[in-house]
Amino acid sequence: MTSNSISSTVTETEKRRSSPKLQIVWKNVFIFAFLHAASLYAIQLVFTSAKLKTIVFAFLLYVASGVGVTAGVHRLWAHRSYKAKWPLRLLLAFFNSVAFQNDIYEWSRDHRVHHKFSETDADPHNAKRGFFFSHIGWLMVRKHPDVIEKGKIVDCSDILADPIVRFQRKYYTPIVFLSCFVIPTVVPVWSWGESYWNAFYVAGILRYCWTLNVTWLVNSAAHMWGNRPYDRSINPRENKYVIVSAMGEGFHNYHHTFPWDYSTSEFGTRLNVSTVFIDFMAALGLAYDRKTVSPDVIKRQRERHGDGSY
Ligand code: ST9
Ligand code: ZN
Ligand code: ZN
Repeated sequence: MTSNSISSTVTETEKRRSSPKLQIVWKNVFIFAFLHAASLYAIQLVFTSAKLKTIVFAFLLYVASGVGVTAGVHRLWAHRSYKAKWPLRLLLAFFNSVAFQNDIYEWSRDHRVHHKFSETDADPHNAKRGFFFSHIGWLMVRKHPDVIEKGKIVDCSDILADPIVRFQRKYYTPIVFLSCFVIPTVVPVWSWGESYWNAFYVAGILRYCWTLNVTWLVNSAAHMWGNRPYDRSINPRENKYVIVSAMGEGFHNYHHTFPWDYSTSEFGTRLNVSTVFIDFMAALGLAYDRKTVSPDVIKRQRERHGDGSY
């Protein structure tokens, strides 16, 4: 083989690695298309026939399942930014199952890989591949080979060491079916006489779709639009719309700079329902060892590496 043909083979391999053929998972495409179409229909039910109590209940489920993602799988299991006693871990695992965003182990593994290889091919929702891919598209195609290959070097054994995580993973299908769809449907029917139809579409489908989308905005919008006060060399941003809708998770420039801070922000409970929840649990003695970053370190980081927007 000539040196020319060797180098062209190498370039071809590199090219394929950097843009491998997309393998669309049609089952997921249809499920997400149905979920969004059904949610549009459910919005119509909200304005016509659903009871007010059902709408309030759906909102409360958004907050609870949101906490299961933010305070639960994100800040506790993926980042270990604080510790929780077993009753709190059990509650968070239940809330997390209402959110139905893959089991705690799988979510945390993808998320640790996202932080370690952020915005490269090894990032499961690499924002360099555009808004659609980082928002929802990554869940409709097979993963880039680098995610699986490089993901192998990220240690996640501590997550599986938790028996609550192992239990949720083992019985994930029935647990999620019950938590995300059955309980949200039967509670409004049995408690205030809502119809099964309205309860399923509003407290099940619409609430689920909404919570998924605000979570995905952290991967898409908060990697594209907003300020970079802590590190101007990375793409994650502080995005106020995401901060509010994702319950304190839109301080994303801060979070990628100091991922171990249990608040994901330097402002504690400000615009941060998830931090309020963790602090409340700490007051009850169920959360402890909350990690933070000293104001001096934050100030120095901002001055040296920020974009000057704060
Ligand atoms: C969902 C997740 O929506 C949302 C996550 C959002 C994250 C946001 C983070 C932002 C910060 C936090 C903000 C919170 C804000 C919350 C606000 C709330 C108000 N490392 O995956 P497979 C290996 S889920 C190492 O099948 P495919 C591994 O061996 C929605 N290894 O790959 C694995 O086998 P196993 C509902 C890895 O075949 C094997 O590869 N769920 C890694 O390419 C195969 O893995 C769905 O719709 C890794 N990272 O399929 C399901 N990854 O697991 C969607 C993989 O046995 N998912 N391996 O060890 C799927 O159908 C598939 O995963 C796929 C890829 C088609 C996307
Ligand atoms: Zn990120
Ligand atoms: Zn994170």
